[in-house]
Amino acid sequence: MIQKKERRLRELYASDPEKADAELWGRAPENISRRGFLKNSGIAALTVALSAPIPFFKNMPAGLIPAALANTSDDFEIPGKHGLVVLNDRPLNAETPPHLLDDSITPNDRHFVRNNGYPPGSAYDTDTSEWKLTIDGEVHRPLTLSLDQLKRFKLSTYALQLECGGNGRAGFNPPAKGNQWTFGAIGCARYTGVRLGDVLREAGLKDSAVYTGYYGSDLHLSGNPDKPTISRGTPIAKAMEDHTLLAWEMNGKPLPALHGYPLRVVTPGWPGSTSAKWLKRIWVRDRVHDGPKMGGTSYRVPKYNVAPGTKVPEEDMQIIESLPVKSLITQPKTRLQIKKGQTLKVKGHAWAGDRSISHMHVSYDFGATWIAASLKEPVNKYAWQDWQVDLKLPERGYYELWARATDSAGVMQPMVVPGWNPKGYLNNAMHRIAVTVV
Ligand SMILES: Nc1nc2c(c(=O)[nH]1)N[C@H]1C(S)=C(S)[C@@H](COP(=O)(O)O)O[C@H]1N2
Ligand SMILES: [Mo]
Repeated sequence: MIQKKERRLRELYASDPEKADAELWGRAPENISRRGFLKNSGIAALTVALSAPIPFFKNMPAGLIPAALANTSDDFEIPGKHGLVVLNDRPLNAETPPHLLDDSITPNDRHFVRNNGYPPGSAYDTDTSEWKLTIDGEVHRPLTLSLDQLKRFKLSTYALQLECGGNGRAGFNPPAKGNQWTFGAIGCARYTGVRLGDVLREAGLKDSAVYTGYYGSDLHLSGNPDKPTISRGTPIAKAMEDHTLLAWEMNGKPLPALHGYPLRVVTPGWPGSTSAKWLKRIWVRDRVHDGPKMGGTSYRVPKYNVAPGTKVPEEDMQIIESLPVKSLITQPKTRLQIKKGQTLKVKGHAWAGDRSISHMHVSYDFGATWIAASLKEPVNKYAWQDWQVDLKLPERGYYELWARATDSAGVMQPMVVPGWNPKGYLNNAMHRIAVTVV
């Protein structure tokens, strides 16, 4: 099916293979910089390109690429998923267009997928009688638990935000290697499981325990069964939080195969890579875990600001913990046209890693003025927060809606892409969409 989409796009853009690449892999066409700015964007040229006047042109940052001209991708099918955009099919990585993330609780078929290797597949698809979870390392009583034994711990169900640390990577310049996520490597599903902390307490943490190390049963791309695809973890304190779960249900259904069946960790608010799927072992470590993708530039950022493209020494990199404040406009879908005088209902979600959201604002005049949106409390800690606002756009023409969240510590989303880092993590620039009043 991925091939089918590629074939269709190659046909459609036969004379412009870069355009096809852009649609397929989310790469920006050459004439558009990745930061979303254009050279020589006078009002006349933009008005023609947008087929509409721009009432707030005087506020428009020079060179900003109108949101209406940014790439879009068609809805696309992978089994069990609806409308996700595939960034890579080996391993499978697919993100959800913002307008399909409108639900307060992300349905399973709309949750992004990020795989570093091949899911274990049929071995655990239906029969989990052989499946076991091992907890060993710096514990007094190493445990080997079946799913039934695990289910005897106290159950918890929480809506938890899960975001890939690389969400937004496509915005960095120079481009960072890796999946060119735009906005949709985020979801907030409801997970049922037990507290990882309860299981670790049962195993009895030694004083020497400082970090967790998770191992899943997915297969490394090399095909070598002894090589873990990724093995990350967190400081013990994060693992012991009430909302860090060992989960076997997602929205009331057994975890889908792509999301870690039969068991996964959910470490809400931290890079998705700390939420190991197809979990089979927790190695409690006496040092910061050093499994694959714990070191180098993986899920680590410079300790200080660096100029784009800088080669940063290993010892100056630090592990990403809580993710930054961020939000999405999930309604309307970008490029909406409305009639003059019509009320525009704008909706979305906001989240802030370990923090919560205190304010949500929207602008339709390129940031000159901001309107407070109504913001809901999270359904539980670590759930994203729904917001909405009704707008009346003053006259005919092209508008952009910009959404800006402020977290509980007063930190706001930046308008432009924040500090560059070698692997393109933590881009929490504001989301903006295009609306034309006709
Ligand atoms: N075993 C295993 N766990 C994994 C991964 C993986 O490749 N293998 N990918 C991680 C990354 S980088 C992310 S962002 C999340 C994505 O979870 P999802 O696919 O359920 O959205 O899973 C994490 N857990
Ligand atoms: Mo990720």
